[in-house]
Amino acid sequence: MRFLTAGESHGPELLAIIEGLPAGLPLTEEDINPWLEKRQKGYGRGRRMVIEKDQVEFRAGVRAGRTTGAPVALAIKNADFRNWVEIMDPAPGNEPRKKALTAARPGHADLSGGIKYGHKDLRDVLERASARETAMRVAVGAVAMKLLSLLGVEGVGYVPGMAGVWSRVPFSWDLLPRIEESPVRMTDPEAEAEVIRRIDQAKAEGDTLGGVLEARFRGLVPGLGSHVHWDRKLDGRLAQMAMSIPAVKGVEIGPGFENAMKRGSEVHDPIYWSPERGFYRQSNRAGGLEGGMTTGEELVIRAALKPIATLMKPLPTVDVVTHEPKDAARERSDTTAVPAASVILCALSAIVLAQAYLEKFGGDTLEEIQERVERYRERVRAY
Ligand code: EPS
Repeated sequence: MRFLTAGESHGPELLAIIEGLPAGLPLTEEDINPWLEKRQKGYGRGRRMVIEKDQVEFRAGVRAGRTTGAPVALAIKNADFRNWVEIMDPAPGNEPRKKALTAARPGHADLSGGIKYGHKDLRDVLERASARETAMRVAVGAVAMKLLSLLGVEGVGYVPGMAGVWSRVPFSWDLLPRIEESPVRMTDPEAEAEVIRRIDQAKAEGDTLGGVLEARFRGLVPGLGSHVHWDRKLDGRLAQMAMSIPAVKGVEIGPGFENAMKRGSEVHDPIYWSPERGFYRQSNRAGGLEGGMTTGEELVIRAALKPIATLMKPLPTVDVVTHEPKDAARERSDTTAVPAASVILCALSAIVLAQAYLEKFGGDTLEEIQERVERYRERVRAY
């Protein structure tokens, strides 16, 4: 399964083509729209999220509520486009355009993208570098989640810590309703209250905030991915996907960084066997991956999201046209997007996991894949 996306933040719409999905996967807008809604939420977002109400439209590959095996084409309209028609017009002329951006924002793609592609209106960079693009990737992730759910896999994204505040309530699957209700997708109400206070404060001071995201999956079969070649290792593939989320600057599997400071005897998960359970562990400090393959335990991936680069109280920069010192451009933006990014991490990790399932069990129909997964589960139990 592979996919491509296209679309600018303030263009008419976001687009994707997904190729390699099996036929017979039940799929409706209702499988995707709740994910888009979750991605739009989160305390600390800006006014853009009031304008948008993201909804997917099927353009190809789905008929009568099922995939046909043909490429699936998706679209999400940008409601804000009506305010940007002239600025985004693909026809030549009318330059310099309104809202041309020349004061590159430190921490954004503006300057490197401008130098690389030769743009002096940095809007040609930011329109595609914008995290708006993740709306469509979450839609693709929702399709992957649908496939995974029919193979017995469940996933969630939440926020273990942000704005300098760590949750003191450890994750548990029973807390899913609490996470969905929380405006910052945290398990701990006290931490949540403090985070909200800090978001209000940062906003008032024209500043932004980052945090840590975590995605978890349960119900995975062991042996997804492979140890035999670098580009088949599942941890490497998950890390690449996580790093592709705008503003992600660090990734770990399980407590990867914490483990690095401990002794091996404190880190590795002893192996047990019983006739009822087969092989199992009593701990999961490996985060569900060993040797680039799933162990069958819960998969835990974490990512660090830096604070958003658009500051209302801007940092110093230089104008790319005049070369004069200037304050960095102030675009309407979010104070923080950490809660949304945890949804994105889950959806994008689901894409990698769905790809791994299709590689191992791939068939032309969902039914074939389900049969193969079931047979493999039997073989694993008997191993
Ligand atoms: C973004 C800036 C803001 C965010 C946007 C990402 O958009 P605007 O410039 O239109 O106010 O709201 O995020 C989304 C639109 C989204 O759907 O997540 C940026 O510069 O990356």
